[in-house]
Amino acid sequence: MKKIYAILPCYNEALNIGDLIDEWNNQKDLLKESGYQLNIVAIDDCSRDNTKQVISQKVDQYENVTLFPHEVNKGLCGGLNSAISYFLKNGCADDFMVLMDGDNTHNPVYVHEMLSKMLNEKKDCVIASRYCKASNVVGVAAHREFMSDMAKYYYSMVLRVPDVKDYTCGYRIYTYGIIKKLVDKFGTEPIVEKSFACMMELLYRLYIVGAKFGETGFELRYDNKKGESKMQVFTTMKKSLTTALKLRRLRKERTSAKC
Ligand SMILES: Nc1nc2c(ncn2[C@@H]2O[C@H](COP(=O)(O)OP(=O)(O)O)[C@@H](O)[C@H]2O)c(=O)[nH]1
Ligand SMILES: [Mg+2]
Repeated sequence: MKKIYAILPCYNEALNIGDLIDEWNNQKDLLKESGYQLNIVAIDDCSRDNTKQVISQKVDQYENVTLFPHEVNKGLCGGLNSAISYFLKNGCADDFMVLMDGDNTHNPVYVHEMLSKMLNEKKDCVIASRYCKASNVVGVAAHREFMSDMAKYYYSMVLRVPDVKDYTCGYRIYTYGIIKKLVDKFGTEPIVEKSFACMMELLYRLYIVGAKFGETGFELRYDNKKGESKMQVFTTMKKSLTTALKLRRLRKERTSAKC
């Protein structure tokens, strides 16, 4: 049976990750009806709270949950690189990887629509976007929403990836094939940006290796999040500006790859 790997990067998510794993398993039967076996992998990035223990309880409770522990804190980019290598090692050509925040603000219920779009429109990556007609955002502070909107305009101007409006949302589904192309071109640790701009870096590197993107609307439930955001707002803003300009230089490689 084909598989879906839901891979969840976590740092200090003890209050959120248990509920999120339960939500994923609520989708298990429906995914099975569509021909997919669900595997859940929670990456604990050496959290200082008891995230690791909460995940371990879920490993005991469900047979489809795996704990991927980091011995040292590697940041979100380290979490993404671990997700990529886990998926390539354990998955096969027809499998999919879903990445999302571990803070229980992204509901797995949207995976079915994302998967349909992926298959029907032959996309390599579908983004759960805050900028579709059907999208809604609940519980995000005004300054954070303003920052996301600015990022959207800036990236759209500088990076111009077709069919992408939401460059920063972590909730996305990827094909095995496109992740393999990413690693073939950029190596086994393709993501280098340490700030949260690494989500945009992943997207743009996929574009360079030829990815076709799509977006579906979803409701971001920031009000479900227990505990603080780990985003360092000013560092992320600064790094977003400079990282996008650096990455844009890769565009030539996409063009020359086509020739
Ligand atoms: N692996 C890893 N993940 C992190 C780290 N810091 C945050 N994250 C994860 O990155 C995601 C985004 O962080 P979050 O606090 O949700 O940011 P926000 O949604 O923008 O407020 C969540 O899944 C976090 O658990 C880190 O140091 N390492
Ligand atoms: Mg989040």
